[in-house]
Amino acid sequence: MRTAIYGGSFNPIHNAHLQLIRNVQKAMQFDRLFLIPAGIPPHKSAGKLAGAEERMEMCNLALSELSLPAHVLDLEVRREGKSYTAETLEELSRRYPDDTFTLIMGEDMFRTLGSWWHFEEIFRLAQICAVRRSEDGESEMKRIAKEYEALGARCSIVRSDFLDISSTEVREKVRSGESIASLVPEKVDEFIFLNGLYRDDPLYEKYRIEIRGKLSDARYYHSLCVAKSAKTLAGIYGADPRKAELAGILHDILKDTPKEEQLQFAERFDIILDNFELQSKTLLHAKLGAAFLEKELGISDPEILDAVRYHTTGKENMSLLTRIIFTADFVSDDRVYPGVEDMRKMAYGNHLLDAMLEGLAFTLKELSEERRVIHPDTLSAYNALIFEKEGATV
Ligand code: DGI
Ligand code: FE
Ligand code: FE
Repeated sequence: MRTAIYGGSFNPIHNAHLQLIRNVQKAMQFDRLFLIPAGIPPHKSAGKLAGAEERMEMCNLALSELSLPAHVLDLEVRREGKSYTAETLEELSRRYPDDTFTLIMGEDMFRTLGSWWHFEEIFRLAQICAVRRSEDGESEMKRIAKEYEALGARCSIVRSDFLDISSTEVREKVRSGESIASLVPEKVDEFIFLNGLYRDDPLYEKYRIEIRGKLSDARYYHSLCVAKSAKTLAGIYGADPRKAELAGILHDILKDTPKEEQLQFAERFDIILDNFELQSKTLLHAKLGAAFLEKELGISDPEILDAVRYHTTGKENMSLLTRIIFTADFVSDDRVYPGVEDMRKMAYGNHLLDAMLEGLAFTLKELSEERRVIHPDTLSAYNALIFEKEGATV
């Protein structure tokens, strides 16, 4: 079996890695690929870098996009301390005695190969396939290959168009809230988002873990999407993006808590519920969610508490942040309902008032068609916005 070996930190794996694999495969037609994430010493992996399991998982997700049989091996992440390629190749040769191995790598790694630990051993155990990234690098790479070959190496050089992506760039984009959709496979993007990787934001991380323990998978994903949408809307309308994001991630914190438990919580903290809230399945979580944030999580910011408190019904005089959470709840990426695209166009297209009215009209129609009670705050919100719109257009 001819097996290609590709190692790296893969923190995270990205499209340039995959492109390198595809180009090599086109030229060399291997039978299979082993992808080997490197062990990262604990002091280096602290903080905002993903752990070994997460890196492995992302590699697996990315490999599902390739056509050649590929496996992610954990032999380097399991090893204590720094991993040496020579050791890895020795272990693989023992484990798979009938395989011939080819180490694949980019141009930069190829240049440094002559100084790797026990490089003669590497040359003995594997062929080398280097991917050339620049047109002018060719003669230089051939010269290096000759040098290595004099030391026992068997080298081949494959040409490739080069995607200029680094894992550092991906991490920095995530940290600053930019999209990485064009840099990593879709499933990897989703994994990073769902697991809050590379954000370097302790408060967001704390709340993310808090809601993950309290919500179903779908509701958890919804909350992350509302946080993201709220942050974007805050940027558009001049609210505090940070507060919007935190209020968004927390807004449904009690949505999946059983009604009985919610009522006990209200009793314990002397929270008065009106008849609408007591009668409805869906109204409790907003008022009690805000109370929970205050009493149990120690959040005292009145704007965040207000935004969560009124995210379901709205109310007469809504602050900008409360409007944003109310709207983000309708237009977040996870939402699918007829008309959602129109609402997104309004919300992200500088028509917040219209988006809110659209949402309220939708809710009022749905509730009245199902002969459910309508909370006075919902009606007040609707009327106030109609007046506001008319006033603005007179
Ligand atoms: O928690 P989410 O599902 O993300 O969204 P939400 O908090 O806006 O809740 C939506 C539900 O709340 C939906 O089933 C309609 C219901 N709702 C909204 N306004 C009212 C209401 N239910 C009653 N009874 N009265 C209202 O005024
Ligand atoms: Fe809600
Ligand atoms: Fe919600």
